Amino acid sequence: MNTNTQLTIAASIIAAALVVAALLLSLNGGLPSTKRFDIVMENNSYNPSEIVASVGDRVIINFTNRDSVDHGIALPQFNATVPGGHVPAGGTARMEFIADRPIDTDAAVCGGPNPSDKTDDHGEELIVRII
Ligand SMILES: [Cu+2]
Repeated sequence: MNTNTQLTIAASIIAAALVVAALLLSLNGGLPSTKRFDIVMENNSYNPSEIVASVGDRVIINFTNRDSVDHGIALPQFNATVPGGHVPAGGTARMEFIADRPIDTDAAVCGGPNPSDKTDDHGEELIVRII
């Protein structure tokens, strides 16, 4: 077997592997993507106050807190929070997680995570839906 034959065989194996990988990805709904959100906290409400991503996505949320109080944020389902658990008054913070399962919850934890409670501490809500 000469070198050209070996290269051809190697190229064929790589091509076949790529086809299989593409098929598996298409069966799985495609490559997970990164979803980025910028959320402004002001007057004890969040804008946007609801975010939606897909299962498998990497989710990055950048918070800007324009209020004079800290705001707590956590998604214990994904072991995700911001440094210290709060976006500091007048400051910023970043949260990142892999959305590995569907969820519909409230990530605002000033008054404890409770998706049905629209009046927890400071009144703010951040609905996180992973579909
Ligand atoms: Cu708060």
